[in-house]
Amino acid sequence: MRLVICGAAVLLGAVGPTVANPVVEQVFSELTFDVIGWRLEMTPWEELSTWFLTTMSDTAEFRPDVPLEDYLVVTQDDLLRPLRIDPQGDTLRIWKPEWFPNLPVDELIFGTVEGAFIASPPPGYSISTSLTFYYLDASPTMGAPNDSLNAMGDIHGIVTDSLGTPMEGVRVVYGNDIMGNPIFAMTDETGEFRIHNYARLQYMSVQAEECPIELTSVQIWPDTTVEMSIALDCEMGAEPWEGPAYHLLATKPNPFASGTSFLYALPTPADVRVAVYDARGALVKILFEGRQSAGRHTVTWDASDIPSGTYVCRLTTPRAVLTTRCILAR
Ligand SMILES: [Ca+2]
Repeated sequence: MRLVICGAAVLLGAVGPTVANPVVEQVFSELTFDVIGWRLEMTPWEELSTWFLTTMSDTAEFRPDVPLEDYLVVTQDDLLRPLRIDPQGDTLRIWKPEWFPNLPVDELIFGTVEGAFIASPPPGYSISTSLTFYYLDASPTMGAPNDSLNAMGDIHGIVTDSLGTPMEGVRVVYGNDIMGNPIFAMTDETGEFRIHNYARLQYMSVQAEECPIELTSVQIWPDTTVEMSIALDCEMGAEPWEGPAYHLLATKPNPFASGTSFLYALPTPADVRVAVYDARGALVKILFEGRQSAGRHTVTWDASDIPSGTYVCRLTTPRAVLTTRCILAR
């Protein structure tokens, strides 16, 4: 499975705000959904009779007879009242009121909710917890310790300057080791980099000499390569194009409010078509159709009369079809 996304910048203060919420202890261990409902693995250190769970819609106390186990799997049957957890996204909290009345013991924000730590898990997947971050696991371990099996994925990215020229030697910092030293990937001579990591919400700090640092993030998916492009807000210089023999396509800005530009490069002169489609695949507009020279090109899209949503730009040449997704939000 391959996903193609665009490199939308998410401005955050650090490379890895993972479990940045002010929780007291880590109790949630794993969350999954199936046709029956939700199942929540927890690691409580005492019996739960005085504790309760909240979501964005419900509050429910535990039954007094829930056993105390190391990897306790809680379901609706263990609660005194219905607790809906929205599989698309929710804020799940657990409270021990006699301990900290105004502070949850643990918190998990996922899916479509603003500030989510992780994407919502598709059917058959779980959200799993490590000591310091959440990740998606395609082979859940409900009732047993979490593992990394089917929980790792890849990012294949390309870093360009604002004109779409690939940049070599760019540091893509995606974490820190236990000594605090940055862990990073470097772009090669084609501007490309690869990261293999847990299927987490991956924050990256993209650092090139004489360019502003770009902070961005992307959700990694298990056993999947996510493709992304990152355009830095600087120009490498106006040397004539001697580019590599491949195409690329980037969107800037993205997301955008009224109009955006698609940047691409052609290795050879070619008959080119650049068109925008909506999320269902219907043609919205042909932006360019005709012969173009080798090198960098830009087409702009005036979307001021188009409704908000996700759109796909497709670049078609005799040798390649490239797509990039972009978000119109106003
Ligand atoms: Ca588990």
